[in-house]
Amino acid sequence: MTFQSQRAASAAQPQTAAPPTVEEARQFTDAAEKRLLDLWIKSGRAQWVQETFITDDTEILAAQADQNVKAATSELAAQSRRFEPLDLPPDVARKLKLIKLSVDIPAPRNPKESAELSQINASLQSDYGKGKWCPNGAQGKCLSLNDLENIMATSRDPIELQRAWIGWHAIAPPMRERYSRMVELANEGAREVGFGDVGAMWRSNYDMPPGVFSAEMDRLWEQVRPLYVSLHAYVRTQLVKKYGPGVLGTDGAIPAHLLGNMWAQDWANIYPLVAPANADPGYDLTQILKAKQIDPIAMVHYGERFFMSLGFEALPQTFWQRSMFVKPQDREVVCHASAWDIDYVDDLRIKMCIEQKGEDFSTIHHELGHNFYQRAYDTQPPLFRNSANDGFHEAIGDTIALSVTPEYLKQIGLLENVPPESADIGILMRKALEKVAFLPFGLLIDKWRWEVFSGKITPADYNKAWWELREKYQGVKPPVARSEQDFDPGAKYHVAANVPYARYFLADILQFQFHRALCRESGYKGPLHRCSIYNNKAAGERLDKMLEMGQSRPWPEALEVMTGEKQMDATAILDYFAPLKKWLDEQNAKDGAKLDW
Ligand code: X8Z
Ligand code: ZN
Repeated sequence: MTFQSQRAASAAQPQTAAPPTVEEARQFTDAAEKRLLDLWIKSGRAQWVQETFITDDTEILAAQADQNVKAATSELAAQSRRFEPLDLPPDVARKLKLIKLSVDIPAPRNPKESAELSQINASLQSDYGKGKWCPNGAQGKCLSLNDLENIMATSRDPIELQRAWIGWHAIAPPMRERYSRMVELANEGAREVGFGDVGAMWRSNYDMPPGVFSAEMDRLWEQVRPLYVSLHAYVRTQLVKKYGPGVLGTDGAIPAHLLGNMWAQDWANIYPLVAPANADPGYDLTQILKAKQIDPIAMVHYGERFFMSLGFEALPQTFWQRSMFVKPQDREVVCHASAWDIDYVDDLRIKMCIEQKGEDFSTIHHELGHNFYQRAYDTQPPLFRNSANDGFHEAIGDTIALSVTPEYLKQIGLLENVPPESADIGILMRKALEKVAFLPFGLLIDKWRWEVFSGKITPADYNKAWWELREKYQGVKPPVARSEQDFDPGAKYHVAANVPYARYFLADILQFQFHRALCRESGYKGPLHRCSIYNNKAAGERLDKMLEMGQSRPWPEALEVMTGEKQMDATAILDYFAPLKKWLDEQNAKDGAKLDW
């Protein structure tokens, strides 16, 4: 449909004065999802091209397609309000609600403002994708984010780490003004469809009142906080041993450049600095991938085969033809990993800049989790082709990656010998650096954005408020003094690209709950961290039962189908790490480590 005929079609919508009927509401949602599906597909194609070939032209094409989606969605959301007084069947009522929530950044009805918003969003996303640091000026050699992340992961020189950190964060100040304008415009769009602001809209996507959802996030955080505090204290002690109190300071917070990751969100890369004595697992996946010359595409095949071992069908041929697996040398791309379902049926793809390292092996499983979920719900009506809540989408691939145990690696021929039980603390430590360290980061990104959208944090305090939250929740501090000349949130992909983030916090908790349920289903009885559901068809079936529901029912029902439980619950992650928690507490007591900061 062209843009012209779309307008004609919407103008022809009946605007009768007679009270609407349930039948009309159903016809309305049927037509709405048909129209949206068509626009989603067009926009998906434009966005794919933009992200895999950033130019001024692809940026404009993507922005236009995005504007078409947003304009149609706002129009449909406004029209749907006349059905609100009706007592509707649950699926129709759910679809009406989901129309409003189907875009993350709602556009105002005013076409000029809506175009401006789409343009800002496409340009922020491009700026992030093109971001690099040129230590010797633009004429010299420049470092991409991948290059800089590798420095953060492997360098142990605090000066070099600090320089890489500062270099990357310099991409963001130019985004600041556009970001605050985006906040104004998107808030206007949110208000027009009945939400107080964009944050309130995001919090409304969880089948519970928004205030109850925020309280859920805090409840889950309180459950896991003691585990995080123990890990933080232990890691800090080891870092003081390595770098000295001069580098760490005495206030208890850890400088953000010392944790092996640009955002201090995943600390697995500093495992060698904090490894428990006498509990070394004796292998490192990065080394194995290199030694066995397993290239990026072969790495993806390992992931696919895991899903197939559970009973899922192989990925389509087009997946292998159309995905972007490695960073192209001849053009700018958005390297941040993502999974796509271009036609909402079978045109599945991933977009990654895969390198031969263990971290990317996990990310591949993460992305494939999205693809297998997408395919499982492909017969649902278009508005239900999504995960139960957005945390579920992020959790599936990670759940599978929890089954990448030494035992599994041995089974698939990547490891000769399974380490003895005495190495469990080492294995758990490596996992905790990835999963436990992430928890407060996953929580705080949207704590910041919720307050930015509500106006509680104003542009004059963007950076200050950011670092207050990072210190409060993560116990990290900036490597150098920061000011409002900086815009450090913009140096994180999901802020620049406007992707909600609470989903990753939920996923971090849910994946352990899923893992526990699937291990139980497979008949496994031992400690959770040694369980792998590889090859287990019963677990696969149980998983598929939930996946194929898509977003057709409130998420607690989907959760119950898979786990028998109706609440998100952090006891699974606590069970998983229980042996490590005990060990950390002993170490901290021995070292007289200061807990908290
Ligand atoms: O963005 C992602 C995925 C794509 S949905 C690679 N993740 C978050 C991040 O990188 O910040 C996965 C973990 C958290
Ligand atoms: Zn994801």
